[in-house]
Amino acid sequence: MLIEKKPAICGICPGGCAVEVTLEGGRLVKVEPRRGAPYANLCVRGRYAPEIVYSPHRLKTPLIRTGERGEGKFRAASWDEALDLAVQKMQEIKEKYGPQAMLSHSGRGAFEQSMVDFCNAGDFVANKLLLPFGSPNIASTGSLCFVSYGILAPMANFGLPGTWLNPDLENSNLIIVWGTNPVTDSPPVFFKRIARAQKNKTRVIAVDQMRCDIARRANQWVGVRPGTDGALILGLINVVINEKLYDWEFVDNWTLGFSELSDYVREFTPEKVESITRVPAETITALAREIAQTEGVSLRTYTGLEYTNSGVQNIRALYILWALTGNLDVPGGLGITPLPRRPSQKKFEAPAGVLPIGAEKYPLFYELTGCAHYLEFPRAVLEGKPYPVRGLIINGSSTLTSYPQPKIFEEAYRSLEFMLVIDIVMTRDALFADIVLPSATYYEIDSYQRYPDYVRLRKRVIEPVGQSKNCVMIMAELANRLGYGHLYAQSEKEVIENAFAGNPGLLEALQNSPDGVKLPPAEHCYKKYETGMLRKDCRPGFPTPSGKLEITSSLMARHGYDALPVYSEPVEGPLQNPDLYGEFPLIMNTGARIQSTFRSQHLNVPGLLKLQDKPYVLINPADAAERGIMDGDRVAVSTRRGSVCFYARVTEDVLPGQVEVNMGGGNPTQAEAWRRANVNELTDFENRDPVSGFPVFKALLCQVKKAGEEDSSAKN
Ligand SMILES: Nc1nc2c(c(=O)[nH]1)N[C@H]1C(S)=C(S)[C@@H](COP(=O)(O)OP(=O)(O)OC[C@H]3O[C@@H](n4cnc5c(=O)[nH]c(N)nc54)[C@H](O)[C@@H]3O)O[C@H]1N2
Ligand SMILES: Nc1nc2c(c(=O)[nH]1)N[C@H]1C(S)=C(S)[C@@H](COP(=O)(O)OP(=O)(O)OC[C@H]3O[C@@H](n4cnc5c(=O)[nH]c(N)nc54)[C@H](O)[C@@H]3O)O[C@H]1N2
Ligand code: SF4
Ligand SMILES: [Mo]
Repeated sequence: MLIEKKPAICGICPGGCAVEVTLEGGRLVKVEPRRGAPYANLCVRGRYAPEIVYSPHRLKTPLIRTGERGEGKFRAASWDEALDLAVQKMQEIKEKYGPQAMLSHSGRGAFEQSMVDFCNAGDFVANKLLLPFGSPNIASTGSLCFVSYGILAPMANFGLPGTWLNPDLENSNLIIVWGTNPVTDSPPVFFKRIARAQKNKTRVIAVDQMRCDIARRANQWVGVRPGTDGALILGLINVVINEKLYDWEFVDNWTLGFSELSDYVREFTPEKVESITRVPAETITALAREIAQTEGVSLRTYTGLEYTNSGVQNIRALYILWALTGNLDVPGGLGITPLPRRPSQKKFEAPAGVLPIGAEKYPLFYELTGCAHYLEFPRAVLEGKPYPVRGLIINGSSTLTSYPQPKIFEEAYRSLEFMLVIDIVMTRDALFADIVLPSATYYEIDSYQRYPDYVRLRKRVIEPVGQSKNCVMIMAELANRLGYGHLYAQSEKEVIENAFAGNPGLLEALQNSPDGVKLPPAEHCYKKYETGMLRKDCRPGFPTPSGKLEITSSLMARHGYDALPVYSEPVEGPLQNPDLYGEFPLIMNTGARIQSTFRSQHLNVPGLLKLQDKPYVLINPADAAERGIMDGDRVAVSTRRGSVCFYARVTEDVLPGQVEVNMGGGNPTQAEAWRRANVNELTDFENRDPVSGFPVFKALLCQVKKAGEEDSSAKN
């Protein structure tokens, strides 16, 4: 049998690690890191790529539903039949209710780069297929991921997207990792850089609700009560202002609202903040001094702060702390790195005269993303508010495991007139669909991959499994049949040519360079706000209405939110809700990443299941002992919303009084224990951050008990 080894890009997630693949008779049998190549990483999921791409659960043909919604009865169909039916249904909905009655939702399976560039017009928030159809209702996992930290908070402060804020780790004297675990980044670039800095004796502090991988490796772990980072940050600002440790020159010249902030943080004394956050007052004072007095302190943060009632405001406060302490865009600090806009094939205009659902309830989210808010989807379907939505396309997302209280979404799915799911496996969402289309994985497509300083072509490694197709091409085909195929590239070759249309020489160079081409380094300089590099008009300052870093944000105020980065207590928490806390005395955090899974994915891959075969609830030994719970016991985790069985992992990695519950379970093809454990049956559909509309996934109340006989029928 022909054995072939060649360089490739890993095709399991959008991380795009450089790997070397071994093929036997055209079949992928092994994946290894491509030593020496840039971005040569291989996470444990990538290692099991052969099991993932040839999983018996892969969808092989288009399917058309024959049973009731949710029942899982389908028949195989041809691509033509399935696509014709899809387009016919979409047109029917358009005629009956208007084009806005169709909505699309894309997720973590659909963030491969050509998909992002060509269907999302270079903006990774949502797939824009429905805009030319006439519907503004394009939604994505941006309704519960990234937008809060990556768009709303930094735009309100600086007028800049979060992707421009990057830690200058190599020049730092202190690295703070706050609410993120870079070990799970894909690819784990920050992790490698932090580890290297640590080898060079840079101190690392992790602020995290649990002792996650990075906290374990850090020089100091600051354990915080979930959802209370806002108070902790305001406490640090209180110390910095009281002890006059801030950068007065920066404050004078470049900020708006400092005196209001000084007044506001007065109440956040270290002692008071200790009572809120469970972080000792002396730790707060010492941390504030260390951040303010160290030259060059960098910050890496991500999702840990997004899922509480004042998530956007807390992230704003964190960035403000960095600026006040003189750590913004200075050597070793939180750098501002302008990113070139990705070239896009087309600009898709939103239809005039109709706003997407959620635009009125979450106006800042709408203004900055232009997207529908998916948390408002059930209301639109079930109550016709603000207008009826009757049809849905889901691409690369498992919404019934990702969104809170899936039963509410299931009810909405049951009453739809049309639902299309595009995925690589049968998800729970797909059980409700009229049509299910099989997508190829990224191992099966031609595309390209951009990194901050590199670009590389992605060459198809294996033929598409079964009749599956690149989902970019599925979108293009749908557009074609809807009468606007000319707006989309109709082949992978065209997709790639369009991506490099502005630079054909680069494309030619890429064709001959399996390890990619290094991009010319961007001009490097600090304090760009002083030199006019951040504003379109080239004047000094930030691209905000005032030209300043807006501590009192005019953008927030314009939409009726507090202009200051105010803290609010978790609505379902021990201080706000003492009665409920009596009944549910543990603070529940959910969804910290596990290396062997990717949200709901890979929970049926034998090699990866060996690393963790069951969903855990991590519980402190003191809390476990009080409940007679031993490591490995089957336990029922309950909240006001329901009860779900998990397995106890008794560990000092979580603080007493808090638990961390694994996320991802609930899909029909997963291993039994995972399939039965959908953590989002415990989270709350209504409890959201009012600015982002993000669900409060990480600051809720629960009880944990040994599972009894009555729990054996735990929901699936
Ligand atoms: N309680 C709680 N809930 C959470 C979170 C939490 O921390 N706690 N985290 C939230 C976050 S951050 C996110 S992003 C969401 C997860 O958002 P989702 O988008 O639902 O993420 P996944 O579960 O990874 O689902 C991705 C789907 O894409 C499919 N897929 C993989 N590759 C391809 C492909 O090439 N094409 C297509 N079409 N499909 C593909 C996979 O099979 C899978 O079904 O969950 C959120 N939900
Ligand atoms: N292997 C793997 N990699 C993934 C994913 C996956 O599922 N698996 N998911 C991908 C997705 S969808 C995303 S969005 C990114 C997210 O990337 P990250 O944000 O790095 O996600 P996590 O690794 O969960 O790290 C979040 C950290 O925040 C902590 N945390 C939770 N609540 C709080 C809080 O209230 N305060 C503080 N200070 N900390 C808190 C958690 O304990 C956890 O250690 O990762 C991506 N990468
Ligand atoms: S991070 Fe993603 S792209 Fe990189 S090896 Fe892991 S699965 Fe593959
Ligand atoms: Mo995410």
